[in-house]
Amino acid sequence: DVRELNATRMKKLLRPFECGPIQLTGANDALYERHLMFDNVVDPLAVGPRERYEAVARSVRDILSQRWIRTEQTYDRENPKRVYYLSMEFLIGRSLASNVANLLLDPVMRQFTEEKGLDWLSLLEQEPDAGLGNGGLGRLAACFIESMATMQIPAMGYGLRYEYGIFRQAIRDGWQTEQPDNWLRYPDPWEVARPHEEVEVTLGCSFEVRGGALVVIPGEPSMLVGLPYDRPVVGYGGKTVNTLRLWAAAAPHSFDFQVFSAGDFVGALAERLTAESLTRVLYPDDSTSMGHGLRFIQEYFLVACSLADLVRRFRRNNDDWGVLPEKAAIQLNDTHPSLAVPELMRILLDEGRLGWDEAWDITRRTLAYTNHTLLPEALEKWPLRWFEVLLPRHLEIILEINHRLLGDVRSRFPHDEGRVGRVSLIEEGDVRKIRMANLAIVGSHSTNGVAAIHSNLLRTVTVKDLAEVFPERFSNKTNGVTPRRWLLLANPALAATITRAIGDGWITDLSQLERLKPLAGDQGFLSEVRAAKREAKIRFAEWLRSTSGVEIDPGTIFDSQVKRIHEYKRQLLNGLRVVALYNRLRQNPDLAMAPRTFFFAGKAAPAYRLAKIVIKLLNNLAGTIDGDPVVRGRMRVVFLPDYCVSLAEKLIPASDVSNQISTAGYEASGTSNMKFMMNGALTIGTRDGAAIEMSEAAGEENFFLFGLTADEVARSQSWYSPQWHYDNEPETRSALDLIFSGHFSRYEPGVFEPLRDTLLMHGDRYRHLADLTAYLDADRRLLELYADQDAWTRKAILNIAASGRFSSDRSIAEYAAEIWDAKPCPVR
Ligand code: T68
Repeated sequence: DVRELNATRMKKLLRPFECGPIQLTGANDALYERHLMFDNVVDPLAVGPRERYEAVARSVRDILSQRWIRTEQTYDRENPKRVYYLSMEFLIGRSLASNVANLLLDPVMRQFTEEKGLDWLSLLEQEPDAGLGNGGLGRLAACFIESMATMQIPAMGYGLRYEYGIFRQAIRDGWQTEQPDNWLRYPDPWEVARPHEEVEVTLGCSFEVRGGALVVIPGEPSMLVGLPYDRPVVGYGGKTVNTLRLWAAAAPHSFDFQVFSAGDFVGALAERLTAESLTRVLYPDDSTSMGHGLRFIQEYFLVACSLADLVRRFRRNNDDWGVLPEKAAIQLNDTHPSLAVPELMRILLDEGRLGWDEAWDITRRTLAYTNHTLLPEALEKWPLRWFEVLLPRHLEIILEINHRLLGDVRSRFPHDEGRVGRVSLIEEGDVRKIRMANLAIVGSHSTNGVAAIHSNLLRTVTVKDLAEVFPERFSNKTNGVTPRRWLLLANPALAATITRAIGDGWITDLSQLERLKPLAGDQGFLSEVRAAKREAKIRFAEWLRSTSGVEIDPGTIFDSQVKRIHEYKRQLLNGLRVVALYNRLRQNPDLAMAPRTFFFAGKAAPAYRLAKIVIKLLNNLAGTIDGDPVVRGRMRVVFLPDYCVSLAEKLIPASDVSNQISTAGYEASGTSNMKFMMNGALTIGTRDGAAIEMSEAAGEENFFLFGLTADEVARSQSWYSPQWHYDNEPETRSALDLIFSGHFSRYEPGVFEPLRDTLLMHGDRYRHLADLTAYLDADRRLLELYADQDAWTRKAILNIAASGRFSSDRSIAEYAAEIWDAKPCPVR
């Protein structure tokens, strides 16, 4: 029993160090004390909270190390098919609590912290979030690697070790400001540098980074080195510990100062710094492909390092290139790593010396691609010119792939030159570009979307022509989230309630939550679930008060919308709802309306002007409404700055209402929607993304759905008139009038004028006003239900019971069976 084994081992390891002689040889003595004193060479009595966190984390790492080594040994010995998840982002958040929980060390930790007089929760707060991602896509990658470890699948995540993750958001005078997130300022106890496994990457030219931009110096090919930093990915139960390998860029050792510097030692060193700056910072934009050369090289660097590494590992155990597809499945998280197509071809052709057909067959059978967006401005297209300069061999390969593709298409679809133009890997125009989605689809055996509606739109609209050429390649894999982090860890009260009711099998088999369904009629269970929600709300309120001084009332409805700020996600629509409700209370202060706290959180891309104005509006709503005595105690608006994984872990369990209100057809899946559902929030939302499947699973009567469908949105161009809504809907008009009267911007005349433009003047692509009255109507139904607490909790339970399908374990099981053909490889 791992649990017992670990418990005894841990007790031994953490045995307090009592001033006697220190045994440096016996590995089992006073781990924590030794880390405390020797890692930083300080007097254990004089250390601060950060050192204590580091020492605890390192002790935990010591405990998982053996398993980690044994996991790799097992894979090396058994040579199973491995899954490689390539992603520019892994939004993993904090690791201590999750590793302790997955190692089943909670009871031991409790005892240990008690003995040491340590406060567990404040210890956890010492760990910075690893914010190596923008939002959903990066967090999905993190949930997926955790699920794969839990399911004992031989998998590895490959990403970049950004020194600066997603920026820290602060709010000044209501505006978003960005501060760099130097998350690695202190040594990170989880990462292990592996300098002996470095790889070399060649580019067709040299480059410099000047003023944050890439300056290419054509001609001389240049070399970069990729240094791997490994992080443990602990599966639940602690049996499998997989690896997340993050690459840092460096200059090669062989860097020749004599030749390069001609006596200019300092100048030559500066060039080294240029190489290191490649992986310095994560691009903080999740919705536009901005065509930065530095980003292009980052993407190639990830691909080149990861493929070199996995091919090296493959060659250690196999000498026939032909079995690569039986030994490796490479999943591309969006097109960001889609240079893997020409890179793998290059390796097979130039290093493996295979012929084209064989190389192509191997490449396609090894690679698979996941699409996360249909927004045209987010689809990556890189100038062909950049390939010429940086990756000439890859361009040659891409052109040959395209030549063969177009030949095929012409013979299968004669007289259809329109189709040929649309499926081509090259977009013609003033600037010729490579269409990375087309490259990923053509160069792989599988393309999937992330929710049913999204996969359908991808196949029938966005890349229709290609899907008709390769229909068998397309499938759906609805997203999921890990129930370990998002329920067991984040919501101890609800997790315990569920375990008392149905046992703890749900932790690794979330479909067991279905067994809660009959308990929706059980008065005792209803009270327990309600008490758990109450506990989470109090916990959140207490945390908010102690960290920011903001006081909120846990007796109010907690109504949340937390996600990246984007026009299609329509935080602005939620803002209009808030203003409409505020108007009702102002007009009729005696109106019966359950008191509510509206939470908003999310970051805007630093260059996304309109999203930043939306943040400003939400903050001004908060300020004005807070200061208005008429609505005091009836409604509050709170904008929580710096939304991140660890904030989500606190707010989601505390929320009663989940807002998922994107314009239908635009949100590929959404994943916070699933986290809210698991935690017993009710969803008010549009028929978009995975929310459609969630409402089907729970029964539409347990959801508050409203608004245009994706079909209606797609056909609304001809009839949508924002002005009509303004003229004919009194609440719409008075909400807009109040905003543009300056009520929320008394000393900032005109700040919100750009919102008038988007909402009213240019036909508003996101159809805000078309859905506002339907939103308010759904909100009314929601409040009616809330008035009957038992009825509300019953629906919450039915939602929790139906959320099992949205575990990332289910998603991974589908990927493993239908795309990867990967099997568990248990570590004995
Ligand atoms: C999200 N995409 C989808 N992109 O918007 C969301 N993009 O519906 C879905 O649930 C989630 O992916 C997981 O499938 C993103 O998060 C990015 O973050 C991104 C980052 C860089 C460039 C483009």
